[in-house]
Formats: sequence, structure tokens, C-alpha cells
Amino acid sequence: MTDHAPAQYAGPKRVLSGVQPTGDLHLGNYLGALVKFVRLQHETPTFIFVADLHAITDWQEPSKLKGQVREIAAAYLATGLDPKVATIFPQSAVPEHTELTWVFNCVARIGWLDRMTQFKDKAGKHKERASIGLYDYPVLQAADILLYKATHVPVGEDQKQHLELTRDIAAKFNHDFQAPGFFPLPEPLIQGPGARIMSLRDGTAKMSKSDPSDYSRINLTDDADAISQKVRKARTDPDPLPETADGLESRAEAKNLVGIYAALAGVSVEAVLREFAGQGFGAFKPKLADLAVEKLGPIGAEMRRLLADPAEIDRILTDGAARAREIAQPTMAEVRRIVGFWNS
Ligand code: AQP
Repeated sequence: MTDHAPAQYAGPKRVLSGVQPTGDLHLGNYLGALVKFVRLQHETPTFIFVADLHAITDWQEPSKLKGQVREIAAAYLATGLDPKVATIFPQSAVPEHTELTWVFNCVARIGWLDRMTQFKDKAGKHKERASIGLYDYPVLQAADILLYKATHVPVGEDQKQHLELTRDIAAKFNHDFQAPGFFPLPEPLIQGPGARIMSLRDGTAKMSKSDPSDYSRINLTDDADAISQKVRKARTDPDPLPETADGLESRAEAKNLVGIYAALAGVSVEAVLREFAGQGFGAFKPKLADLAVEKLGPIGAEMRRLLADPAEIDRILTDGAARAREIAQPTMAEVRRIVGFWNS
């Protein structure tokens, strides 16, 4: 039990998030997550990791995993994360993530995890063949966040349910161990036009790394030709763009492309419609392609430059892991004491 602990978390504000090294990053990861990291780093202490522990919930080739981690780190840096400002590190380099996960496994309830829709989507019809790690994925995510007592978590909309589970785990831990206010109840930062980018082939499905069609997504490493071709081939309808956002409601593909334009340009959907209302996709798509090339082209080029010097990326990740552990180790020591473990 924590003596004289306040009922509510009273510690500093901290931002934490991560991305799995499981394939090429796409426009959804960029707009839903990476651009927010870059903005937030200047406002609040920010911890951004590469989620290699999460990645192995599905098979990853051991000889390739470190390279995949470097690619995500390169994407962070190319997008504008500054390693002198934000703490950037590989999740597996901080063993306290797994230690806290075990404690949280004993706090979280099976009924809570049974409700997680991402597990149902990813495990599909053969859930008895999925790894236990995939089932436990949101508990590891709770440990990632709470190990740093993070108060704000920038993510895409698909992660909302997992964030609610994190809050439930924090509240139950604080309650069961009579440690009021020990863990914060973190807030998801989801708002904005990039929160849910949909597939270019199907406006009702999330843009995703695991979609078998490469035409469903724009990758951060796509060159100008690939980006233009993917936008040109994106599914649309024959109608012109409407004057107000309400007019996009039953037009999933049109809504998605207008939303992508707004997010890339940093303007509202209404502003995009003021510019393009009455025009068809024949006119809109080339403008969208030009904007995407303008924004993503330099990121892809910078990633290639950074990946040509992996030693510099490794130095940044090693330094980040040491800084992350300076926060993680004291939290875990306190957790051991609160739980009553022998080594506390
Ligand atoms: N389509 C999306 N729109 C907005 N945000 C998105 N994110 C993912 N897809 C979209 C956000 O990107 C961050 C990192 O994602 P991740 O790599 O940890 O997880 P993911 O959800 O597994 O990415 P994918 O592409 O969707 O992979 P698969 O195909 O494996 O499911 C998160 O903040 C996520 O919200």
C-alpha cells in the first residue's frame, strides 16, 4: 500500500505510443500516429517505441526482425521525431515491459479480453491456432503505457478499445492493491481527420499493412509513380464532390479520399469541399496525388538515407533504451513493492 498516495494520479504529463515492425508503414500509420508523435514531442515528454514484442504475436523471421525495427525507427526520424527531444527505443530492450505484463495478466479478466474486436479480426475463424501472445496483446499494450505512467496516448481509432482496457487495468490495479492514484488512467489522443484512413480499394475496410492488395494502401516508401498510380486506381463513385461534409456520409470511398486530402494538407474537410465542390474525381485525384507525393516523397528519401547508415540508427535506439529504463525501472520497483514480491 502506498502511504498518503493521492486518490488521483498527480504525476507529470507524458506521451507514449509505438508501431509494430511488421511491414511497410502506410498512410494510415503516418496520419493516425506518426504525425501526432512529431507534433506532441514539443509539448510533452514523449516516449515512442518500436513494438517488436507485439510483432512476434505473429511469426517474424528472426534474421529480419532487427532490420524491421530499424526501418520503423528510420520512419520515425524521417517524419520528424527528434531523438534529442523524444525517447525512441525498441520495446524488447526494456525487459520491464514483459515483467509488468505478467502482473497485469493477473489483474485483467478473461471476460475483458474476450471482448477485444482486434483479436477476433486478427485470429479469424481459427482462434485456437492463434498465439496466446495475440490474445494477450492488449495487456502488453497496457504495460507499455503504464510502465512510463503515460497520461496521453496518440493512436488511430482502431486502438480505442485497447486504450479503454488499459484504463480498466490501471483502475483495478490501483483499487485491488490499495494504491490510489499510482497509475494514471491514460487518455487516447485520436481526434483529427487522419484517425481512420480506409483502404483505397474498399472504403469500409481500414487501410492495413496486412491487406493482400498493395493497391489498397500508400506506403511511406512508395515512389512518386507508385503513389500517383495508386491514387488514380483508387475506388470512387461517378458523382461530383458535394458542398458539405454531410453529402459524403453514404459515399465511403469519396469520404476517405477527401479525408486523406484534408489530413495531408492540414485543413478541415469543409475547406477541401469549398475548393473542390462540384468537381469530379477526374479533377480531384491528380491534385490528391500531387499532394501525397509532395508530403511523402521527402520522407521516403530520408528513410533510404538513414537506412544506409544503420550504425547511427542503432546508436539512437541504444541511447533511447537507456533513457527509457531510467523511468521503467523505478516504476517496476514500486510495482514489486506494492504487489509484495520477494525482491522488493
Ligand atoms: N488505417 C489507419 N488509419 C489510422 N491509423 C491507423 N493505424 C493503423 N492503421 C490505421 C495506427 O497506426 C499505429 C501503429 O499501428 P501498428 O503497426 O501498431 O498496428 P496495426 O494496427 O497492426 O497496423 P496495421 O497496418 O493495421 O497492421 P495490420 O494489418 O497488421 O492490422 C496505431 O496507432 C494505429 O492505430
